Amino acid sequence: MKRLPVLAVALLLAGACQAPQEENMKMLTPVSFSSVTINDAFWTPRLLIHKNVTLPVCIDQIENQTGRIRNFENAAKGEGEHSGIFFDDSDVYKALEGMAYSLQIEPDPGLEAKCDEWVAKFAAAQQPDGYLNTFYTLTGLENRWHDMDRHEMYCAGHMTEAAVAYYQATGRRRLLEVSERMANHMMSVFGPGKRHWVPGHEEIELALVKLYEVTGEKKYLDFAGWLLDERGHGYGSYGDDRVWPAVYYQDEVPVRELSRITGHAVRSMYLYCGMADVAAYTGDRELMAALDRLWDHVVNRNMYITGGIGQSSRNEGITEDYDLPNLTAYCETCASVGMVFWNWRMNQFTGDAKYIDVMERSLYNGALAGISLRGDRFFYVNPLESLGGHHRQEWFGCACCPSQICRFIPSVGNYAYATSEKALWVNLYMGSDVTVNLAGKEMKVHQTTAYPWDGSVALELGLQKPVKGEIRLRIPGWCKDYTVAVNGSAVSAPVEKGYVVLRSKWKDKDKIELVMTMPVEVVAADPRVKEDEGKRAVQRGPIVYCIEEVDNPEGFDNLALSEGMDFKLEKLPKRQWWGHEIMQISARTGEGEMTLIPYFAWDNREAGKMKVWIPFND
Ligand code: FUB
Ligand code: ZN
Repeated sequence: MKRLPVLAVALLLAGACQAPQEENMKMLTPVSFSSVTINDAFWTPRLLIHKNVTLPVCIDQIENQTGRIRNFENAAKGEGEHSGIFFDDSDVYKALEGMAYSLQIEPDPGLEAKCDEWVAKFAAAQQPDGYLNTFYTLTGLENRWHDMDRHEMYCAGHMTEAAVAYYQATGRRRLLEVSERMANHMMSVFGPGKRHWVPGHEEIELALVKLYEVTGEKKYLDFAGWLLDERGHGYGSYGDDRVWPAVYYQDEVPVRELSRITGHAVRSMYLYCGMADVAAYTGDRELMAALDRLWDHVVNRNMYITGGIGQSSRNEGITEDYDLPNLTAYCETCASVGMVFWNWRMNQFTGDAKYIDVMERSLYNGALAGISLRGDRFFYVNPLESLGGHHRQEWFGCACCPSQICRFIPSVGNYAYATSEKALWVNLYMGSDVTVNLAGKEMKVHQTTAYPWDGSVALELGLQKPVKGEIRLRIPGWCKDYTVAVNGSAVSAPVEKGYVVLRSKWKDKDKIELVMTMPVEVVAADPRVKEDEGKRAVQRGPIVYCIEEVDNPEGFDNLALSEGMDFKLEKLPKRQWWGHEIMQISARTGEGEMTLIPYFAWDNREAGKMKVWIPFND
């Protein structure tokens, strides 16, 4: 893929930005996807499909099939109806964020013009006092800031994230200025000595930290911290027809005291991201300790094997510990993407690979299942079993998941690399080129791999002058056996928090090879998960597999795994899978053979039943 004229954008940004005043205390700094050129058999087709199929689908839905963009036009005129749900503005902002990320990967004047057009519509819809929300503008501004579940700050947060992305892609500040005006409006109404407010759907907190990072205005960081501290004191008021208790909104205890995930899954994820982002600048240890406790509660008691969370459609969220039903699992696509966002942040604090293991699980399974291989259909709910009636759709009345995927896919390069003072951290394996700063020297890295289908990875370095430093390669939790070689010679290196640490004086053309054995694994669930008693799931590397009826038409309901099975791997022809490489597994059991495909690839062919957890005969 072509690159942006990065220097030009960098100069523009340098002229307009102030550095944040506070030091970011995270141990690792992620390398932005805009500096990572992906050239990879698994990810490149997805990026192309995103640009050529998913973005046009989202734009068409927003402009033509639904009233989302018209709401902004009407709000600008101050007349006409609001159509759709009260938080539909957020989908437009998330799609714009995806468009802006796409521009950072590859310039496209047509797409850029579309972004400018939308930004002009947002700006025109802003009220003189800075308020921007088409629902209240069109249904009665006198009702605004009344019901904390009405997502006004949620929409403002998504606008802010889009504004930062658009600014980074184009150097244009227009939407950033709109976002700042909205933020200033919110701070004129709420804050210390003013009104209390607990956003019913978190999102604004992490967005305010981004706004702080890009403008250098500490008041945004402070406001994010203040909003976090509003929770858990009984200030929340969620409408006259209030349905949910405070626990649904993560408003039952102060954030520093949290130790259990509760309520709505996506809201929880965005809250934890906001807590991590604020803690990164304030060094708040209590927030970090709470996040540690929450992580343990989420990952060890409430997470599916796919990295999805949220067991129930009732509250779009959490039920009881170890209650993990498969057929009725909610596992909203946004919640899996939220798991990626949050675990990425946790890794940056600690340099611990256990967070990337979870991030990778949610990424390759729960999140990727959210979009069809063709890029034009979406899952909102991602159950681990289907009786044949669950299918991706073109769009949804509540379209948070399509717009989430729209912004997530192009930024996937964010998750591959990070740096610290004297180390490069390789978190995800994907064919890519990146230039980083290692111990003060510019170092190019060229990564080649056929991951996630194969565990061999090669890194070749490009250096003007030798540099002393560390290269830390993540050894995924699933990997039991690996070898590392430098310039063809096997090395035995220490492993720290899940990373093999290679210390050397690196020079130009040095080559590092990591070979991870990637067997097919048959895994059992925690015995406390009653639903999975007597069942097993199949996993290979980071990929969770499932059986689909289309591959196993005979006796699907009676298929069972058993001890001592033989597994055969087969790469399927790309033309049958919309240009994607798919590794199929055939399992020969006592009774016959069954065919498994990656969970993310299910429901792309003939409709039918599906199962991740399969009965096991021992
Ligand atoms: O409420 C906004 C979004 O819509 C949530 O994150 C999703 O769960 C869906 O309810
Ligand atoms: Zn969603």
